[in-house]
Amino acid sequence: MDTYYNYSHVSQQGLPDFCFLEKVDEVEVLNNLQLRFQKEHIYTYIGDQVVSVNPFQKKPGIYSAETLKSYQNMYIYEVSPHIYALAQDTYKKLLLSKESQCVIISGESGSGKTEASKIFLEYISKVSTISSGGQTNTRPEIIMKHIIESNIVLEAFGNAKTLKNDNSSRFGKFIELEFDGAGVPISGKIQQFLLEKSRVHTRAIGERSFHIFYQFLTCKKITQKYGMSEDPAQYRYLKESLCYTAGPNINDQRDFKLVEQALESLKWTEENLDSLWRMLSAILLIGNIEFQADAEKVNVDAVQIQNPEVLKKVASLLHCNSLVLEKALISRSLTTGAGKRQSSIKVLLNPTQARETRDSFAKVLYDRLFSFVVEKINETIGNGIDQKQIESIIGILDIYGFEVYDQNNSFEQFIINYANEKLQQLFINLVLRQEQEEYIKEGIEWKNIDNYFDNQPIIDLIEGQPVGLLRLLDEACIVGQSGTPENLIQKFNQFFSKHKHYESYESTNNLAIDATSFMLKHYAGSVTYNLNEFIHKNKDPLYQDLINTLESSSDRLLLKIFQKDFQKNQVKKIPTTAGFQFKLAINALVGRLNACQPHYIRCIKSNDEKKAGYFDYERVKHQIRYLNTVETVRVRKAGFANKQHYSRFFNRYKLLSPATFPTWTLSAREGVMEIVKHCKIEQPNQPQECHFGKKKLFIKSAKTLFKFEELRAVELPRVVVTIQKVWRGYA
Ligand code: AD9
Ligand code: MG
Repeated sequence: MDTYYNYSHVSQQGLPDFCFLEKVDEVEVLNNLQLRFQKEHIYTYIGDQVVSVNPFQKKPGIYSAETLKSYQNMYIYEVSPHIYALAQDTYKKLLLSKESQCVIISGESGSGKTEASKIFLEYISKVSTISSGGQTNTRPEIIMKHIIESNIVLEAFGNAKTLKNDNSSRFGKFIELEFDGAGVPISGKIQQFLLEKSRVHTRAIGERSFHIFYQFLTCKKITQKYGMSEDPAQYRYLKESLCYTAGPNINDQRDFKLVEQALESLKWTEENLDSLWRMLSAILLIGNIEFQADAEKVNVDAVQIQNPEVLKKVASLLHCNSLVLEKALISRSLTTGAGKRQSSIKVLLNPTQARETRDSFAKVLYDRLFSFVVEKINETIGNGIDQKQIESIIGILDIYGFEVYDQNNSFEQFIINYANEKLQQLFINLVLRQEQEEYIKEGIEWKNIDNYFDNQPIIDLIEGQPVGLLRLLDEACIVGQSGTPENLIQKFNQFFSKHKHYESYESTNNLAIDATSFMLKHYAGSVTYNLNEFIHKNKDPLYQDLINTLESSSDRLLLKIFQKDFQKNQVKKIPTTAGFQFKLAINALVGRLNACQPHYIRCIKSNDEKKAGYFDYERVKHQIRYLNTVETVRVRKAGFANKQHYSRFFNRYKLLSPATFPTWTLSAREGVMEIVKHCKIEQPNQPQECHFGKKKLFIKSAKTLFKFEELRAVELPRVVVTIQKVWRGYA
């Protein structure tokens, strides 16, 4: 077994902790990662962080019940690197400190974040319910089961096949597991961040819409009930991207059964389920509504609906009036004047506007439906618990990973990459701050390290006040008609042409950057964004005529999810652009994470082809660079390879000195000092190997830790024989 302490074994299998490297540079880090990957070890530590390399294949046994069990009650340094070890460490810290914990999982799209989050959740679920009694169907067990089932539902509605990942998360997710004072899970909460809703109507060729659309079409019972064709090719919204299957590991029919079971277990009512499938059917059919020029209106560019039977079907599925719906799709009410002079006129839409209105309608329906699904889940897993009972939480953050496409990176990629910048910033701040603060707190002599790569400038560029890209984008949305992509680029250039992370057509020879695009140099690479859709997507309009149509519906779910929009004349206190809301949400999340003790899983994609067991050296090198892996190892190593509470160290190694074993009456700290002295650890050429903090022993290099282990391995059999003799003597 790839044990942490077995140093000779380790050299053939790769080092289980990068901090054990004698020389820390990119080549050494990469070689170690590659060697471990080849030897089937996908996890490696950097101290107490886990680096995970996606193998794109199921590794036998690594998530078995026996493996999981072998991590229980173990310390992270006693067991081979695994997400289970990190989860165990997290749970143990929650029990000991009663402080909230979180695990921050980062890495680019397809690197394995969502899988890692599930493995982590599975472990916490098992150990936290065992310690609460171990019986089945206890309340903690049910809560954890519901949270795992919620994940199945959320993946169906919020994940999709992209060019990068067959099961790509198209929303950000923060799962909070809520514990009482005894570390028993009593409830949970899921927060979602900005679903990529435009996927409902548009996506790149070779990508799919959200899994649920393909899944529910495999269910005859449902398609027959709502008169839907089972063939995805019959729906424009599924057809246009020319992709109907999500790859070898995704089976829509099987997955739909799991979704149905999960919804049943989560106690969805028949009425809600009926509304859910009806609405999904309606969304697909909305996409099939066609427009044609209205021949009767010769002087205007007006349209009429080409296939009224589809429109009627949509109206019937949404339980609303088809004439009202038709009007809302081909015309728009505009308010003119003010006060008593205010009046409303109807403007006929041209074909482009009509299509845009249709697509907006479909995507807003889906977006609200998704929010409703999350809300329902929260009702179930929140379970009306009294907030006062919640002592601490374990938060699991799994967001969409950094994403760059060869063509057409739009508003969605901008938001996704902004979120990843925020997480990277959090990582830099916390890892360095936490490390360095601990040394100072423990009274260890420490010289601050501050020459790491900092992504603060790019964050300021995006969200800065009074001027940042998001702010300028919001302004372009307020000015309405005059906010064009060309004007917006001018504004960007005016403020940021000299910014080292920004480039536009004015400042570069790069032909890919034209008059409506700009490039940002993100921490993970450069991305050229096409601004054409930014203003529209940021405004995210929901037209009043469509709201009126929905208000006429008799469907209770529909009325509920648009309830707020029906409240007319509401005064909007804050701008409600998509970008602004996202900024608020992500900053609130960062605040929340800052209040927890963080744990990290850094995910790496082994190759772009999703090929099993293939380690693409150059691709991994790129990720190692932007993840600051080498710097992280350096900081951890410039610190200490290992730190342990005195009592723990003392108990493991007390047998190394006759003074401390079998009896010792002084403090654990003094005992540890005695052991270190007796073992002659401090060599003349290696002074300062062991540093004595207030509560912990800090060990400089891993070799020293191994040395203690080797001595213990020699001593242990002798001690056992002695103890046996003593016992025999008694007998
Ligand atoms: V995205 O940012 O949501 O697009 P993720 O979440 O980082 O992305 P995901 O966890 O979905 O990636 O992993 C992508 C695929 O890699 C999975 O669907 C699996 O097929 C594969 N994978 C990931 N982790 C593992 C693993 N530990 N073992 C085996 C894995 N396969
Ligand atoms: Mg994911």
